Amino acid sequence: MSNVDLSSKIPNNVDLAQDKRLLRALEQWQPDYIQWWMDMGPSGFQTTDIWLRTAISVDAEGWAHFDYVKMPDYRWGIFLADPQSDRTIGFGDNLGKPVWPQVPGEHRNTLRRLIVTQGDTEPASVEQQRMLGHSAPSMYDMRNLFQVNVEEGRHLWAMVYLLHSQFGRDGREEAEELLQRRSGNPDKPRILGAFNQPVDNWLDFFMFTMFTDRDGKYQLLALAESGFDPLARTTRFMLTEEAHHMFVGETGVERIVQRTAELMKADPNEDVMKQGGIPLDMIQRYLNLWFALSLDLFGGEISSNAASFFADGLKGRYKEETYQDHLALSETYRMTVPRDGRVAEEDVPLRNAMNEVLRDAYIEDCQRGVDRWNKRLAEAGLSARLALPSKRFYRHIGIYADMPFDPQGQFLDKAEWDRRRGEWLPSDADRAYVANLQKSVRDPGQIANWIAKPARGIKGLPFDYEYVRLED
Ligand code: BYC
Repeated sequence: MSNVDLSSKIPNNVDLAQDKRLLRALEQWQPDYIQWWMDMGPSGFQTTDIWLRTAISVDAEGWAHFDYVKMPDYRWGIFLADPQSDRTIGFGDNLGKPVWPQVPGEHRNTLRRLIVTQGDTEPASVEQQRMLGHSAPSMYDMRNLFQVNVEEGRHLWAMVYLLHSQFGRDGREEAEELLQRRSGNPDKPRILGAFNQPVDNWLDFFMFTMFTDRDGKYQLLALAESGFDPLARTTRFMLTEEAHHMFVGETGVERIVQRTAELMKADPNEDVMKQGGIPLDMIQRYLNLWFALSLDLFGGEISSNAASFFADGLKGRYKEETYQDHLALSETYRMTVPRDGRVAEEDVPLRNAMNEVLRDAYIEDCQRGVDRWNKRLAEAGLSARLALPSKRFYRHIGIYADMPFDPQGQFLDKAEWDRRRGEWLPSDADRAYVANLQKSVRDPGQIANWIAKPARGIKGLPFDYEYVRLED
């Protein structure tokens, strides 16, 4: 097992102390990171003690430590999953060859691009969520928000370690630029679409952590298959932390749905807004938005980039080991493609369809979450249900980009789509209504009216535990 050094300025299990140049480079980046955190990380609460989880090793048992920490003092560390001896490349044209412990020259640019794209999403999400601490529906939720934020910060460290250790001067420059782009800034935006969208309220936040963080899960799983071993090992460990982020989203929406169901039953006309809750049709519109934005993050349905990532052994499939054929040269993948204002089935060479293969696995996972929300509605004796929209709806990347498909996947004419947009996506009125509900609830054990309490607290503690020690 790798040695864990927790006493160093940068906690790590990669023997940083042995590589003075690398250590110096990362120690130079560290103050810039802290500056970015203070400027663009959570607004306020930087001197507040928060009960947080910190990664301290990669042991399945006891990998994390829980205690009160002020966020700027969080110990952002570099942890790679332990190497597997004699690991070989599991797919593509390099199948069976030993994995690369160092970045191979011929794949340097591609790997740098993949790592920068992954890395860019981490600070972007922190920027998107920076105002939410001021309107947390409970102390429990506030703590979960900050937990997600500090861990996204650690995931940035994970990618910056790869850039500094493997990509020389270019890598160091890229690491600086990761701190300079800004979510939603037209002059220096973040790289991927969804990471420039505003996350204005807690409904956005829960949908984001449900759907967008789940893209993170699938992308990390695909990168965890990489023949570039340091990338595989770092993403494998990131997945350990990612699970909690999706838990926050899935249970967050579930608690909203549960509260909405209670309020529907409490009123003869099922009028939820009259009682200060979020009606189901509004929840559905936010779901539609974040699902569609997150589908775009998988890239084009038919992608020569994806084919070369696979061919070269850089990015695999979700659970590559479950496939029989790791070459993917002879098979095809069936998908619907738009043709003359309708859709038609087409068989696409499998390597070119790798983004779609990953997206379909993701959709199945999202459906499981929606089924769970619907179970709450059924248990409340209600017949209304939430649903994932068609994967053609409101897309901006790939073969369906900017085409007027409705949530059922029907092709409409553009004028009709524009007219009906407010039925499917959050309107200004929805945003104003949800904004108005965003009031901070700061007493331990209390909860905002529009969301139910969680079934339990964190790590065996009760819901009314003082997860955040607010000064005032
Ligand atoms: N927005 O062949 P194409 C996470 C670009 S989330 C803007 O269709 P490809 C997290 C693409 O870059 C996971 N641009 O797609 C979650 C390419 O540009 P270039 C993040 C887009 O290359 C929550 C061009 O369009 N990790 O961790 O196969 C909180 C044509 O590309 C978009 C990764 O994404 C878009 N949505 O795949 C915190 C993994 N989609 O290169 C964290 C690394 C595509 O021609 N990234 N483009 O200039 C990748 O594997 C791939 O870059 C993508 C795109 C899957 C994103």
